[in-house]
Amino acid sequence: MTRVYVNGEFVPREEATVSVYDHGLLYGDGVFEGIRAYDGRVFKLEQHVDRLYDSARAIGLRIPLTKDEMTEAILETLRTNNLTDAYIRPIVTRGVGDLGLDPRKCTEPNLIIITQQWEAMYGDLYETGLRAVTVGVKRNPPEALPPNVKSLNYLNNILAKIQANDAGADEAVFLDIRGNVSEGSGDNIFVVKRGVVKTPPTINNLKGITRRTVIELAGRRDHPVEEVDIGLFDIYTADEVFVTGTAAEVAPISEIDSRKIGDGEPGPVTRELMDAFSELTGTQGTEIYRGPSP
Ligand code: PXG
Repeated sequence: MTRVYVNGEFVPREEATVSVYDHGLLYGDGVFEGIRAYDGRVFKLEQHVDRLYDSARAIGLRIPLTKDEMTEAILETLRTNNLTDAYIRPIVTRGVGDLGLDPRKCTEPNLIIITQQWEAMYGDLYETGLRAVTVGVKRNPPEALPPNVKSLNYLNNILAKIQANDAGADEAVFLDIRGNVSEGSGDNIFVVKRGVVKTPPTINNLKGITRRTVIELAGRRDHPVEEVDIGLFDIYTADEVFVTGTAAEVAPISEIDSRKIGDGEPGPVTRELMDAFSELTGTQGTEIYRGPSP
């Protein structure tokens, strides 16, 4: 039976609930993470826990556990569910309050950790590449809500996804309010042009942990990497485009706004990085089980 961690207890999934007065529900007031475990190891766990605490700090939310306690709670949830390969979703809400958005009414944050199996998000599309469209809705500007905060308010991203769905595309590409390329609805974006791997600086997108990993992998393989502003022209004329994320892993984009990217097939640098990423996730990470895995 699947169990969900709710404030220190492991509750059967059907009984894992929060109050309708939780400000996470009422206002999207809270933060979360998306983490993966591969073959008994949690990939980049420390970075994800750090980012969860950074997101919380940015919105003035105090998490009632130390980072070590959070790490242990995540591992224990995986052990309770006998998982070796999993998607892990820690969620911290502002907690139960009253109607009215004043967070001072919420005295106890709620911590939930969901773990379950979830294959890489784009199914068969890793072979063919994704069709993407740029969307009319802009990435929320850092002056309003920094895209670096992985908050429970994902409406900006959901609106982008709806536009992509309506256009029959697999993913949305956000521009920021200046017209620069920002990221996908749930992944960071990269272009490859004449052998140079480029991705926008993280002022207008999430500081993706897969993004950082792929930058390191590209560097180690002697591909020059640049964190620079990218425009529409750069994505339309790129040799290769791909997106990165914990849910998406490394996924090729074969078409944007009806323009074929390169020759319309996943390119060589993208393939190399997909393989390198998969090798890394299979060999690196925090061990869930001290003894043999279940
Ligand atoms: N940008 C956004 C907006 C994201 O939400 C990423 C980039 C990639 O970051 P990481 O650190 O994962 O490389 C994300 C990732 C989910 C879910 O349901 C979470 C994300 C994306 C899609 C689904 O948990 N976050």
